[in-house]
Amino acid sequence: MIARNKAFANLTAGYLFPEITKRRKAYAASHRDKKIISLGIGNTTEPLTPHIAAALAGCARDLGTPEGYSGYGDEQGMAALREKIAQTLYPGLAASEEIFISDGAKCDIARLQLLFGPETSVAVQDPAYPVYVDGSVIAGAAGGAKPGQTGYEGITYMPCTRENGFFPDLSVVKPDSLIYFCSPNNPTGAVSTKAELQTLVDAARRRGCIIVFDAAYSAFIRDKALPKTIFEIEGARECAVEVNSFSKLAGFTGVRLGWSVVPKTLHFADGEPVCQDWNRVMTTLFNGASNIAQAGGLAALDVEGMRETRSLADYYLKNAAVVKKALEGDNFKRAGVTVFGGRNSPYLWARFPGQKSWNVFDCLLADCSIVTTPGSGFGPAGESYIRFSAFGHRADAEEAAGRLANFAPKSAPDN
Ligand code: PGU
Repeated sequence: MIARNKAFANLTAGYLFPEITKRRKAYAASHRDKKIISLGIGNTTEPLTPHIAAALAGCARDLGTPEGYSGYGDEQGMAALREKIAQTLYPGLAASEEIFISDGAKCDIARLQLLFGPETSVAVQDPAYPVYVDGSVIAGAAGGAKPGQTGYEGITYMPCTRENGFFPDLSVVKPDSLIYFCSPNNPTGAVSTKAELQTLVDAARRRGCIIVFDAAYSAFIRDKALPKTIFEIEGARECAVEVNSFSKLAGFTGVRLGWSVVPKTLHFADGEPVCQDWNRVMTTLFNGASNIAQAGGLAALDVEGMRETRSLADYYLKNAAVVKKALEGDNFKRAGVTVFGGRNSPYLWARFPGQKSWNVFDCLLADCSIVTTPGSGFGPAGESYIRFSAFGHRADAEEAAGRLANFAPKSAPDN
């Protein structure tokens, strides 16, 4: 029989979100009378906005006519959409040929691993979106679990803690590494400043590293001083790739549309341009994003679309404020709970001192019928934290806030 890819045996647990769904289903089966509220997975819930929905429907209708039909398009994406993204989101920072349209940021993160191969060292923020680590393990760029410790062999974890303001000490990064970095951050909700990202870019350049910058939540940045793209930082075009998505920007989690920016000025050690190999990956292993989704993406970036998407992000930011207020209540204060994030970001990151994340997760489910995400699922430094997502309906965020006001978190000695 054909052998199993050894890399899969290195994965220590299933993917985080299906595990949460499993626990939610088990709870639902034995508590049929309870209404469960999800503050768990970052999945959008509000309907598509009218202008964008009309563009999607219009494209689908046109495809049903001889004049409007089109088959495979350019693997890199529609020229008009690449141009629109460059002009609207990267004015003076990236050219349209450097924008590659895809079916989402998660898929691009997986494909990007192909550029570097299994020999590459990987550095991640700890905690981090699990795809960076699990994807590296599957690609063979990381080994098995570290004996007696949490985390994987071959991955450099850069702890992001309340002590360092959730910005890591970069001195631990090995030379010639691939660095995954996410801002606004999932799960901590921290947004890096220009000065912090300058430190990141400078460190990457000094050490011959490439940054995969995940800007999937950039639409939530309201503070004008905070950078929305790594390419606002001097020197980033020489050391970074950016992945981004319409998922959170326009509610396209189900529609599926994203993009990557790969600057022509980014090179491998042998001088070959990264952009050329990325083009090869996309033309060989991807057949272009859905033409319907791309029509929606174009509409999302025109004046009316931008107005709609801004109010969509504002809606979720308001949910974050509602839940944050509840988590700052006296009942949480008494247990020493501290809350981070929720400003310029759709995630709240709450620390329950002395508690295990999965225990707090189970208590919140049992006592409040609220599903959250346990911080330890994002990496060793996420232990004792819980992530609360703001991607629900307002009425649910308010009801969850009411239930949280009556929750009695356990208090335990800090560690
Ligand atoms: N990048 C980050 C940092 C994310 O948090 C997510 C979604 C994505 C990329 C995915 O973007 P797409 O363009 O939709 O592919 N994170 C959610 C959903 C969980 C998941 O498995 O993607 C979350 O709850 O963390």
